[in-house]
Amino acid sequence: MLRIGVIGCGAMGRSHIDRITHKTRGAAVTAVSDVFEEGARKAAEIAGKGCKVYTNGKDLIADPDVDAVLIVSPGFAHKDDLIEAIKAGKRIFCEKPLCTTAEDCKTVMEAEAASGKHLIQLGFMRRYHKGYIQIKESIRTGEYGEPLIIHCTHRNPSVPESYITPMTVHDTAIHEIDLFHWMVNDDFDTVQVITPKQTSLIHDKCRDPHIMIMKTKTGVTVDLEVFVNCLFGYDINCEVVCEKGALTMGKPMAPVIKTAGIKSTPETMECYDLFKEAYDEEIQNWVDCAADGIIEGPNTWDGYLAAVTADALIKAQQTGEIVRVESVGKPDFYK
Ligand code: NAD
Ligand code: ISE
Repeated sequence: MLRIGVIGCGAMGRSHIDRITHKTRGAAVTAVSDVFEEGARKAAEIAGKGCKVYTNGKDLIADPDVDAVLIVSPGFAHKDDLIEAIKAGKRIFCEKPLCTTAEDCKTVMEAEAASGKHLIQLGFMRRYHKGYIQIKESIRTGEYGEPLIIHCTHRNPSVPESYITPMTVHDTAIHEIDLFHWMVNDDFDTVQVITPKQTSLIHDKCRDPHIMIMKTKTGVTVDLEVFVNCLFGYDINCEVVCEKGALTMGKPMAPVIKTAGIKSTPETMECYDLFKEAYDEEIQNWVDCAADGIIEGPNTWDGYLAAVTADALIKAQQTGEIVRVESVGKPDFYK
């Protein structure tokens, strides 16, 4: 039984605690922590009797009843707990982003490499989503020729006041940054951000929407609409245009409802619905690999690589320029 300590008991933290407690095989949540004590107490109730409550990550990481740590605090708070957990030699699952800057990701990557053990799996759960796996597999067969263009949208119904403009990149677009590099097996080379007419319906600390353009080293070009206050749904779409075919991600089946003269289909309203199975799969995979001490899912290098592209996109967002993505070479430890 893998005994897991969860740091960060907000919406995603509670979702993972519920998953591990009720679905994941071979694991249990033995401790939780949150800077907001009341939040931690409520989250501990999901895990059930005996779950310990802490108000800082350091104490939770040091607990001998914690074998592995799940970091689900906001991105800006990940680095210190990652370093602490690496020092303690504990297995880690870290929600995306690894850290909010490439420099911080590099510090974490160097600390992990120095420890000599692969400890971190990153929460890029879309790699576990059936729809994306099917497209990656279709590309791999070669039947449709080379991928050329990827059109995609990442729309959220709304975001809180704490969500500010750069988060459109390092909290939201970070999913597509990782996903498409993985899907076409190529690294990003240049990026650009176009700011269309802005919605008047969002708070003034976040500009919205954006069109983010990312070009890989072989020229595959991704155009991504990020619209985080679209109001109507959690609307994620993707079409990969290849030389001999266009591959569109399938959506889960939903009923068409006819009533009172209206025909309608319910729209997904949150990531917890659309990616439910993907979250289950990524956590199960992380737990299953614990006995062998390996990481099969996205790792620290993937987190760093996504962060260099995110840094470039934030610069492009601020300057309006086309920005080159600069990265260090892949360390031998991650080859
Ligand atoms: P949230 O704001 O709902 O919750 C964050 C929680 O962390 C709060 O309870 C806050 O009190 C606590 N916190 C803040 N600083 C802390 C610290 N230093 N130590 C411990 N707790 C701290 O945010 P959320 O939506 O739950 O997001 C948390 C993480 O999960 C982020 O990294 C986010 O990007 C990620 N996330 C991923 C997905 C996904 O689709 N993979 C979806 C949602 C969130
Ligand atoms: C959130 O943190 C997530 O990861 C969601 O999947 C994403 O859609 C949202 O924009 C992020 O804020």
